[in-house]
Amino acid sequence: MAFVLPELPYDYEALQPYMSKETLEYHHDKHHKAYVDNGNKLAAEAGMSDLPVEEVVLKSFGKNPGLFNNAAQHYNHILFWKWMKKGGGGNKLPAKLQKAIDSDLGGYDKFKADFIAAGTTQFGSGWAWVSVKDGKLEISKTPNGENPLVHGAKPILGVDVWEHSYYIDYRNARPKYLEAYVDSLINWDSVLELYEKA
Ligand code: MN3
Repeated sequence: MAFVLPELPYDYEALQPYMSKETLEYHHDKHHKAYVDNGNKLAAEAGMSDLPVEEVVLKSFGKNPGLFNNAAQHYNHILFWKWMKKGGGGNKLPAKLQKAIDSDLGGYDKFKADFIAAGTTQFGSGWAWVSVKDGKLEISKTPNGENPLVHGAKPILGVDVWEHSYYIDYRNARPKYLEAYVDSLINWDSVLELYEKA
């Protein structure tokens, strides 16, 4: 299956003032598009054009870094756009998700602090995650395009901490961007949907 750049599930202005139109134009139209285009080229060279993106990610990890980085970034960004919405964020979570966060991550406040700390302490480019592993939620961070799939976990929430994700709006203030993401952007319904499938 060739990789296809998905449309954003909202207008380019929808996430302002927390994420600008300019950031989304660069991030989606240029960065994500480049992962799709390079990923398709490298997947074809590796004879993996017919595989779903998850399989390309798992098969290329540790073996074909060029293909892995582009395929994993494609996978990560497909989810990332859905993890945000206008009027999102905050501590009003679907009950089922609240329960899991209470029992596995020590409650909402601790989840928020630990998730932001994971994103802040990821040195250089990468991602912070909440994923399900062995039936439990866990918070982690990964460098570059790496994601929980390659560690046997299913991501249900993530945040892109590459500079291209926040530099236009927050300059070097990564913690401020992460706080805005949690307080004002997360689409908890899409997190719940992934949790129920994990
Ligand atoms: Mn990105």
